[in-house]
This record gives sequence, C-alpha cells and structure tokens, in this order.
Amino acid sequence: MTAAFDFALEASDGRARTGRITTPRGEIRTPAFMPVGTAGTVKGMLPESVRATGADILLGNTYHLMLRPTAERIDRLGGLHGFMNWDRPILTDSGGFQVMSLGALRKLDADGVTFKSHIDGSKHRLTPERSMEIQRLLGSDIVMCFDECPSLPADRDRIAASMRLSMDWAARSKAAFGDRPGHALFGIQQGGLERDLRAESAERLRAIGFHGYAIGGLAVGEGQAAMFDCLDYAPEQLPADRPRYLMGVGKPDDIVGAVARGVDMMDCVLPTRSGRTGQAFTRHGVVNIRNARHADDPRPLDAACGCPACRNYSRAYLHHVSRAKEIIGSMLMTWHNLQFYQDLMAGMRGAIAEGRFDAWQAEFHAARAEGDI
Ligand code: PRF
Ligand code: ZN
Repeated sequence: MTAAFDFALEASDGRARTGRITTPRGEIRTPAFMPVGTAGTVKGMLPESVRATGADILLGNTYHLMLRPTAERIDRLGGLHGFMNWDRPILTDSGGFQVMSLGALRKLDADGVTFKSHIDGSKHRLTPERSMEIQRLLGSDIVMCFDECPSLPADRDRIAASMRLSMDWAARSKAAFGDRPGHALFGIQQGGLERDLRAESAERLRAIGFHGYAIGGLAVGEGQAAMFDCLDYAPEQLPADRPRYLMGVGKPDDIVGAVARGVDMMDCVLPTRSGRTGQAFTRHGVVNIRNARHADDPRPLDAACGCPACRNYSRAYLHHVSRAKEIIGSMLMTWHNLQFYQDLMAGMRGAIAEGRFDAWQAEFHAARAEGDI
C-alpha cells in the first residue's frame, strides 16, 4: 500500500518544530529546505548529487515548464519525475508569482492572468483551473494554489484586494484540484504586513481546508526586520498540525529566524544562483571566492564541510575556475552551497529534537560574527 500524504510533528522547542511529511515518493524531514529546479534541473547539479547533499524534495515551476518544454509534452513523456530523473517528492509553484514579476508583459483580471512569454513573446493565460491542470500534468506531489502577490511597499487597499482575489482563487484551486490521493494541495496566505489581513486570509484558507499552508507575499522588498515582525504572528494564524511553508526565503539567517518562528519548509534560488556567481555560504558568512585574497590559498573553502568542493579542492582552485567561468566552478560552488543549506537544516532539526535550539542559534550567530579568516 502506498503511504498517503501526512505530516507528523516529532518535537518542538519554543516556536520551532521538527517532524516529517510522508508522501508516496518518500519522506520530507522538516524543517526542510527545497533546492530550486525551475526548468527541470537544479542548475549545475545532477539529481543524485542534489540528493547526496541531503535534499528530500525539489521545487519546480509551472510558469517556466508550461512555456518550455510544455506540461503536455512532459506528461506524454511520463511526468516531471522521470523526465528529470528525480524520483522523490517535487513541489511545484503555481505560476502566479512568476507571472507577476513579468511587469508590463502581463494583464490581470478577476478570472486569471494573460501574459507574454519572456522567451518568445507568445501569449499565454493562467487561471486557477489551468494552473491545477498543468501541475497535474507535471505529476507534482505538492501543488500550490494559484495566487497573486503584490511587491512591497504597496498600499493597504491594494494588498487587501489582492489577498481577497487570491482567496477566491484558492477556493477555485481546491475545486479544480479535486481529490487526488497521495498528492497534496497547499493554500497560500497573503496580506502583506497587515496583521488583520493575514488573519482574514488564514481564516479563508482554513475554511477551504488544505494539506499544508504557505506564507506568501514576504521577502518581496520589506527587509528582514519587517519580515520577522510578520513571522511573529503569521505562522500561528495557520493550523499547527499542518506543514507551514515560507515561500522564496532566503539567506541562512532568514531561514534560521523563520524556523525559530514556526516555519517548516522553505525554498530559495540563493544557494544555486550565488554559487554560479562565486558566492559561497559558510558558517562564518559569505565568501566571495573570486576575491583576489583566495588566489594563492591552498586551504579548503570550508574545513567543516564534507562536500566535494571542500574535500578535494583548494580555495585557489575554486577561485581560478570561478573567475575563468569554467563550468566546474559553477558545479562545485553550487554543490557546496546546497550542502551548507542542507547541513544547516539538519543542524536545526537535531537541535530542536534535543531541546537545544536556543544554544544552537547562539552558536550560529557567534560563528558568523567571527567572519571568514
Ligand atoms: N506566491 C507564490 N510563489 C511565491 C511567493 C508567493 O507569494 C513568493 C513570495 N516570497 C515566492 N514565491 N505562488
Ligand atoms: Zn563544501
């Protein structure tokens, strides 16, 4: 018998929680970081290498895959898992957020969004119903509701109207998703930095009923302090017995702060994208490997890291290949960053399980204060 979708909390420490999500394609240990595989690939990494860093789940994007190679083609070829050679869980974002960032290339109405492809200018339309269909064709394990997200700052009327539209779309997403055993649908809370609008959004989502609940509309220009202020209440407005997913976050210290406030899942392009431009995340902060100070340095990037970049190469080599824009530079730096993020999550899971998350956080911040030497 295949396991259904389920979430079990195992321990909490303050507001931080650890547990596991069960799906027919495998378990997701929480707090979880999901590497981003926008176009059917985590850029610069083989799927088995992504798994070797400790990832339990990847994120894919409706928007990019519907344009190229199209959801229908992926379906004909047996679904996204087989297509990209990743047989574990995949969460897909619904396309709304990616379309919104197209700016002038889109037109919003109450039914959905019409937009022009960033690839060839061709015209496309997304509605809650079409987004659910695409995510089904892809074979996504965790499907996201189709929503709309204004960038901040925005005035309260705009945020309220946008949130209410997203809640109407959440109801339509749920109806279109239907009943698909083993597959989950997550609602997305909106409401900007307005506590009462976040509460109204959470109430609407709870009334519809979802397998999990995302916090959307953050990390869109408000800054860390404002985001943390919102995370001081937003997670607790959502059901405690379901996974809470903070979308598109973030830097290592954003992730630690979010977990401390009750978030269970996150995704971000930062470890992969930064790797390709020579930025490495370490316990001591960000290291720009292209900086001249690394040119003759025989030491590893991070002596505490077990990834191939740190085990088998010097800072001098990483400096050289990253500066020379060699493909292996992107590969090694991406691997290291994904390893760092997964080690961070594993460290937090262990600390929460053992009731020492405060001490773990103090150590995390102390190591960063030391800086890279
Ligand atoms: N909605 C969706 N995807 C997202 C966001 C959102 O609000 C964000 C906000 N940080 C990132 N990705 N659907
Ligand atoms: Zn490393």
